[in-house]
Amino acid sequence: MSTRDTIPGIPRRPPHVVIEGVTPVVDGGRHPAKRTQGDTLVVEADLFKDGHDRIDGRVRVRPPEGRVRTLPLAYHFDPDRWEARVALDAIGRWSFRIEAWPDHWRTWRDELRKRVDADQEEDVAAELPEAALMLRKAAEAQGRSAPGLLEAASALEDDAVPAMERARRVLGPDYEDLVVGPIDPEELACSDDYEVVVDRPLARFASWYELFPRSQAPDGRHGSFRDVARRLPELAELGFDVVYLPPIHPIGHSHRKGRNNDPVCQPGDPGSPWAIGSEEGGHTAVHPELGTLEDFEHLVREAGEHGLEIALDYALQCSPDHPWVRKHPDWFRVRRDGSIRHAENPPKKYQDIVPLHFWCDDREALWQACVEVLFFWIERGVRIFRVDNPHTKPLAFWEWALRVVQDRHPDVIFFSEAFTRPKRMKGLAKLGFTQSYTYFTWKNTAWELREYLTELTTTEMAEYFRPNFFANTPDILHAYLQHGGRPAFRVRLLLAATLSPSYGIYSGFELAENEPVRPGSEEYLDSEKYQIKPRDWDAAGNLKPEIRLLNHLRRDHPALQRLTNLIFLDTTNEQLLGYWKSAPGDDLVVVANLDPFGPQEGMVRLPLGGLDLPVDRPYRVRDLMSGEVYLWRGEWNYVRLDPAERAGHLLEIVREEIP
Ligand code: Z3D
Repeated sequence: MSTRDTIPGIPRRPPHVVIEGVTPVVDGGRHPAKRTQGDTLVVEADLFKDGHDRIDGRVRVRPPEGRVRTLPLAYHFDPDRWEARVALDAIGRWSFRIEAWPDHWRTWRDELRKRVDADQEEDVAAELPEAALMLRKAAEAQGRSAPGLLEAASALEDDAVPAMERARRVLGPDYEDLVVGPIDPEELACSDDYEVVVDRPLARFASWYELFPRSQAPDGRHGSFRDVARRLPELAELGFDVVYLPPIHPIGHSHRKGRNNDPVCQPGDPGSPWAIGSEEGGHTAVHPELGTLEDFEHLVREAGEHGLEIALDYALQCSPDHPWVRKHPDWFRVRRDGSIRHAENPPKKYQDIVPLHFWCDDREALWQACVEVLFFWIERGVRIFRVDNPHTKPLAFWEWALRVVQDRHPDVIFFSEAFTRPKRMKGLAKLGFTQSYTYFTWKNTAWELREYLTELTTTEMAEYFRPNFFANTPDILHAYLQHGGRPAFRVRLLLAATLSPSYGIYSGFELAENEPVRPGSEEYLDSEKYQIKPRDWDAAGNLKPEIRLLNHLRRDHPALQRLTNLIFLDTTNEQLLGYWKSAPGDDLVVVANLDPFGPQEGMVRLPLGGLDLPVDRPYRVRDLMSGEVYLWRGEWNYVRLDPAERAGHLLEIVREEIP
């Protein structure tokens, strides 16, 4: 090969800094990470290059509104891992980008310092004009006149002053930050832009309570919004933040379900609230027996006065009597015989509803109508939607609809009820759901809980999937509760309320209702889904004292308001689950007895270093639920938990010295 031939592929650009391993990034940037307002976003990246040059970098942050902010990147322990901390002071969609460049100025000064220290006067004299040139280039790159830079350049070249003296001056602190940013714009390396969705704090930390409005009348008649309003003081006092209502719309008649999911109903049966729509209206109407739209708006306001928020169900399906079925038959898949196949979520059959055909020819009008339903309720003060079976509707619909709503109303929270396979569940969270139901109800042993929580808190999932640990739902009465009775309810409550910053119970939980419709089923006997179910909320043995205490402890303890601050503790008994939740100035240790049938004892190991506890002296721990104080010593301590007394310890370290 002759030297005249150009060998292709030789890069033209000057050496670039490599930017790698940027966090937080979800799926290479395809989806946003999630944070809440008030959080500090820690942006990190690996920055390195060949040679000995120093590197500098910054992060450019675009808030949802207002000017782009520039923050310097710095490294701490690892010289190749850089970070910046961004105060997330607004809700909405943020983005950030990493920029890095070779820091020629500081590199040059470092070398100069070595030469000065070694007294290499000749070299020093030869180097000064190089620096002057660099400063002039930098001034040029900045576009405008940069008098500081130009003056400094002239001073460097001033032969009247001895070279060593000039060098010492340029090594002084005034010159350290003379050049900011890349000298040559060509040397600027940029990452992609990555998004972060910042939600309001309630998206992260809230205690939820689910109730059926129609069951709230004290005397067994059909309850109304007014009856719900009467329960608000109690729910507020119990420390709940969100009251979630199953659908409040008119219930259809065709194929209405009877008690205990009977495909045939009896006269007087109220039907399932998820069978939305009748001649009285569809998704923007209110079931007449609950009251009027004004009554509902009144309820929303009254809830607000009690510090509670109302969450509505968003179930995109129709009873065959829904007005859409008549007006828009083309929004459904009509069979050749004119009928529409009922909806299902295998193996569950929903004979009383028909699914929408999201890919019908008129899909633009259909999707539009679906989103208008959300705007309708948003206008009436609703900001939280629990979304029914989202995995049975197109992912593309959710990506579009959630974006459309949140672009206008970034304070809206969407809670995904996707009980489906893990990847689909995660996929919905990535596409925009603010929080998600989980497999928590089915994780009852210590290893299941450790494995699941480790996934939720330590993998990429923590960036985009916010669990909401419901301890029961109208669809899920787990065998653990059926067989374990009140002690099982207690421990599940303790776990839900302390493992996840968002948790909830469906009413009846406080009464430890646990009769299944038949053995082996997770459905309740005489389920409220198909009938009105009045209760005495103060019945003997109710769990309200524990619920109240836990909800208030959650409010008082920042350690219980975060998800990823969880560390499991070793125990010598697999029935004892131990974990440590930490926040600045707030360390809590939970030891729960997972055996609802009898006492369990064993040792639990505390990380003395992490908890800042003495190795050689005893210390005290206080149970925040019982008030009892225990004297402990060293790493391993003895615990005995009797379900007749309590589900577990929720311990705070007593920081005062023992007298
Ligand atoms: C669940 C809903 C209820 C009943 C069914 C009934 C259906 C329609 C389901 C469908 C989605 C979600 C709800 N998982 O309760 O099912 O259980 O028997 O056919 O009325 O409503 O919306 O939690």
